[in-house]
Amino acid sequence: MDNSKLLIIKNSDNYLHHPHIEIDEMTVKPHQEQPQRVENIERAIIKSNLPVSFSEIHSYGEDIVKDIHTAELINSIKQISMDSDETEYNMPYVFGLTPVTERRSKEIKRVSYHCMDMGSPIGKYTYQTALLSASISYEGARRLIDGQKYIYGLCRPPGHHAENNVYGGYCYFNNAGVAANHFIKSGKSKVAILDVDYHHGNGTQRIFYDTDAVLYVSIHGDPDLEYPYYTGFDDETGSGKGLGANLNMPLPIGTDEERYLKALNRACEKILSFKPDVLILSLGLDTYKRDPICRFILEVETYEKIAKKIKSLNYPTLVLQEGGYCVPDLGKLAVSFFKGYLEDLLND
Ligand code: SP5
Ligand code: ZN
Repeated sequence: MDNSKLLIIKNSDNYLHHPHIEIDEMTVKPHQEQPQRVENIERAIIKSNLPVSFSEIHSYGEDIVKDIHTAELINSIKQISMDSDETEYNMPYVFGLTPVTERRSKEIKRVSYHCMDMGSPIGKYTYQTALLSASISYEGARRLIDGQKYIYGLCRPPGHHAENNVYGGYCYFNNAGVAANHFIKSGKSKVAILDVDYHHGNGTQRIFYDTDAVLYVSIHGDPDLEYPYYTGFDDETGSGKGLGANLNMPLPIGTDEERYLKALNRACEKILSFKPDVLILSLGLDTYKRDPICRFILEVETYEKIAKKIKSLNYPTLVLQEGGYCVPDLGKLAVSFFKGYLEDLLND
């Protein structure tokens, strides 16, 4: 183990999942969640002088997602993948919101039993790639338990929109959920998840909504106007034992660095008062001013400040990649973040 470096856990085969289109606002658009995203991040980090080492993941298999996802969701993603030809992608266009029968149509590619939107196609390699992405997160959790200090799971596809029984928002399995679940099973009694992706992590919220073992804190675009629309409001505070262990901080369109950092301070206070054993950071880079689908206006330098603030909490932290769609600039955003995050290594 080498704690003088950032350990980047990755999957070079993630490009096998590469949906080409999505449907948004009645329009067929090029799919935003492209393999070039993580390629650019990796390339920029290598080019920077940050101290890093890479670890290529192998798949841990289905068991790692079984505690947080239903068998129906897992099997449905697997089945659609298996039934797809090499270049075929599928997404439903029928959303049966009034389930009248247990009987399920054979047309699982057309009707949604588990899918929340028309932005998350499934192809031949989607199941395998999503499981590898979850494996990155699982491996990150294991390494953190082993004492590795700085870990970045370069997950692709992202995870935070995937709920127990639902996929969508470019997410199939909930990577942060897999890590949190593993921490709890390994004897950590309290896990905090800070989600700084532009979009509310409806999946992560849902999975841990009823438990006080996992605190979920999210800063995101106002769901009155932004995806995923149906969750992310500030009155969603958890239920049952989990009441109080969920904090949503929706911010208005146009939020700039000053406003963002104020919200981050409040988010951090909540995390400190929870006293977690470990922290998971769902790192979306789509709060950036040039992001093509989001509407905050953070600067490249803001990510360094965000990282320093999170670092100052001084918890063992697992950083996981979520969204971020300004493909040409993603590398410099990640480098800015890790310049802040690895500050103490750089000053030595
Ligand atoms: C992980 C993640 O960041 N998922 C985001 C999924 C968002 N999908 C819907 C995006 C709709 C954006 N519409 C933008 C219209 C711009 N004119
Ligand atoms: Zn996002």
